Amino acid sequence: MSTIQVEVPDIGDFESVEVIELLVKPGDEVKVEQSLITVESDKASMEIPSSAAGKVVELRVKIGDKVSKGTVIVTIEAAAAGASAGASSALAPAPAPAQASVPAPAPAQTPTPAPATAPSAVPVAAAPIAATSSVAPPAVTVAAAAASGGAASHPVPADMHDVPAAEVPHASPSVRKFARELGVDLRQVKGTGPKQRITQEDVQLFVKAAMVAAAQPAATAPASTGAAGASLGLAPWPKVDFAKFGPVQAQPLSRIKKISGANLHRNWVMIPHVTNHEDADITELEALRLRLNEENAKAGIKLTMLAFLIKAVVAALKKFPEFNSSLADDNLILKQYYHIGFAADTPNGLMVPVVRNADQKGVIDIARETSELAAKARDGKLGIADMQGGTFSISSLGGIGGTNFTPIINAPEVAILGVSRASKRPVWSEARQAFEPRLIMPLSLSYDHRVIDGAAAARFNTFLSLVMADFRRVML
Ligand code: CAO
Repeated sequence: MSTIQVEVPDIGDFESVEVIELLVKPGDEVKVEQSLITVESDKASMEIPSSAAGKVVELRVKIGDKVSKGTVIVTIEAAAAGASAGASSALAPAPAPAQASVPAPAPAQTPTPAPATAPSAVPVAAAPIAATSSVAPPAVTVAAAAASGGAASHPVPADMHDVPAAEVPHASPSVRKFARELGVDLRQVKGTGPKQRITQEDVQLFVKAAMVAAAQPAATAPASTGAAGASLGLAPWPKVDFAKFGPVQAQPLSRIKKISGANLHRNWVMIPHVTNHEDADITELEALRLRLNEENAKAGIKLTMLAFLIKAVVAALKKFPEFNSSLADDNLILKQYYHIGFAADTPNGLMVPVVRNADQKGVIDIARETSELAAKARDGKLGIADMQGGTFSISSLGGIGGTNFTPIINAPEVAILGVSRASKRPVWSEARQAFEPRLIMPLSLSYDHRVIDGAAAARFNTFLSLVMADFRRVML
């Protein structure tokens, strides 16, 4: 059995950083890449992971100690041969900056497997850590170092100079990752650790309090978030005796309103929404629709703009697959089926029936299906299966009015298209050097900015508007 001294790897210019957390104790079995300690400079914190697997024999540092490259942090009794990763890895220690306003997912990085077993009592630099911050670290390239004590080319650290120091909540990268997965804004959490550091338990308690508050019956915690708001550190919801100012009538929310309200609220709060607006010239498409409706009048078929939109959206989803996806943990699940939901306004509230496999259906079939589903929705006859499995939603207010709006994404989908009323507008024609009356339909695409970049959204919406302007493109 050999022992290994795990050292602090190259952490760049950061000499003498303070140990603020011990993540293992003597007797613990540790795996390669498991975090051993957290260190903190005045700008960032990072976890130092183990380069070897085995049992912790001795912790060589304590909280408050200052460590630099080469400081031995733990002695490990090595597990079976091949367990040590040595200093070999493609990753670097990652800083834990404040929550970015536009979080970018950390790039997927895979540690290089261990080349050899570390020999007895040979100092080995700790394996660098995978990025866990809300801001992707700069890419780093490292040469693998053999764990046999040979000259090691240590990892180049991520640049911590760029990390904003102001108002950075103190929390280790793993706590930040944990909070990010739960959608918790760490600035709202009170830290109970040393120097007000936020621990995993603080995050758990915060979520628990929010859940309890959100689960209060409507009478004590109105849907308007009285108690939940308080647990998020917001000002309490105003309590007003409206009857003091004039006659009122209390009308209980319908069951559908309560359910859809809770879902809309969650989606609005947890998804970073951005909406891209675009105009589609549907002059020719509307003429075609009216012509087809005349031709099919006897058969009782009515083609709606919604049916054309569903078909056009499928073409756009095929071209831009990330819009047909869902976030699951750190993965993007790209769906290879096209189930399109559409918002239906019913006397009891909003419902979203789903047209399944819209890619395999023609516009006439889609029109028939949407009209049947909308009728079922209005009659309160939609089954659960009619509303499940959607991959993208459309909310069309075109039959009602409005010029633009910002629809709320229907989680776990990552985008939704809002359609407003088409109107005749003067559009400049370069060919004719004159203004022409054209029928213009506004398209408002809300997207989850964790998954979709603004440029991709603009491309999607532009493509969609081109398809609506010339529907032949749907075949391409
Ligand atoms: N611009 C101009 N006119 C439009 C239009 C548009 N974008 N979309 C539809 N219209 C017209 C239709 O042509 C139709 O006119 P005709 O009867 O003369 O042909 C009329 O508006 C009514 O259309 P419709 O609403 O019956 O049909 P649809 O397929 O467009 O919509 C449905 C069906 C279920 C989407 C709709 O009934 C509905 O419920 N819309 C509300 C959705 C909603 O509430 N969204 C908000 C969700 S977020 O709170």
